[in-house]
Amino acid sequence: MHTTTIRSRTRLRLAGALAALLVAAGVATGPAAQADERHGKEPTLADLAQRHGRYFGSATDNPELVDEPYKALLGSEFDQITPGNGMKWYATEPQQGVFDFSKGDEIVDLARAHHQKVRGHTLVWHSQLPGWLTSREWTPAELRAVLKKHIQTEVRHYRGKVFAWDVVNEAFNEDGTYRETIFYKTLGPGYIADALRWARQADPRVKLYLNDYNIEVIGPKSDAYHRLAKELKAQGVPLDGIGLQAHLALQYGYPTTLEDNLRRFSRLGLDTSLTEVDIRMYLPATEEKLAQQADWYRDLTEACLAVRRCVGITLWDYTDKYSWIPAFFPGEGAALPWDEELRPKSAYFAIRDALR
Ligand code: 9MR
Repeated sequence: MHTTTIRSRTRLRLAGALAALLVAAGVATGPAAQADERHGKEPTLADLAQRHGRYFGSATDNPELVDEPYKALLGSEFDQITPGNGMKWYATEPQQGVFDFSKGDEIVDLARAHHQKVRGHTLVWHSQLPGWLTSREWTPAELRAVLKKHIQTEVRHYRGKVFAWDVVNEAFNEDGTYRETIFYKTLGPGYIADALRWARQADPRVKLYLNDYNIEVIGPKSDAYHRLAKELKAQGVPLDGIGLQAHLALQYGYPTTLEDNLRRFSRLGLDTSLTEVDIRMYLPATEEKLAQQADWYRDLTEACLAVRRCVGITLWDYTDKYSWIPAFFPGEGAALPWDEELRPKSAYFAIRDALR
């Protein structure tokens, strides 16, 4: 009896050690992984992320949806989609009071067909605004009414179809002062709280986010969000999360304070997510740069997994074929985990490692 117990304990310990070895070797061991592997099918990034209670997503854009091989990977590898442009103001309210949700709807329908969730992007932003809005002066009362109507019409339209909204996008400058947008200049900083409240009225359940770039590190810009989020929470303004875009570039160094930064937002009772991830480099992409990029993708995935309220990661599209980088940063590119021929790069395998 006694020896049997010892033997079964030893056996358990051996089994545990074997499992640890398999995990260390990057071999998945959970029941879903075992079932997948029995059927000769590799788990997807989404499968792997789900085991941690996270999603793994990609942005996409309407013009790309004619590319069938692209669409196949988009539909199979990810469990979350963000429309890159289709839900922005210029697309959804091209004339004042005339709404057009066809582009966003196309992406929501595609996501639904693949059981993917959708992040709504974005309601209030200084960029990609329709001409009718930017080409004239507004009194505060007029602009408030325009903003409220835009937010509430769009949020109502996508109620139950998106799980989160980037309500206000890119509200701060690098030094942590408010960006002087049409909304700030006309309405003052209170436009952010108003936007959140109006969005909440239109959908009581959707997660409401503020979203920005260059807030991965602890510094003046992320401090501004931390301060604002704390104030909004104290005032009872509905805010659920902070989106860190994470448009990184090898030449600027890895944001080593990312994990601590995610954690300090968690401590305010907020979700966080990495919402627009890409890691660009100067071209040509060498083996060395691609290896460094892979390390960074691994590190940022691990940072999110290490912080309980970091709910998921979204690539700003998944392939270099449709990246925004070359058009905006001439001479730079190769920023995503799949190359222009839709072949997975080292970065893809590094993300898998991190998720295993
Ligand atoms: O990916 C978007 C690209 O197709 C647009 O041309 C560009 C216009 O500014 O916006 C891109 O997406 C941006 C996102 O909406 C907000 N954060 C920065 C992204 C890259 O510019």
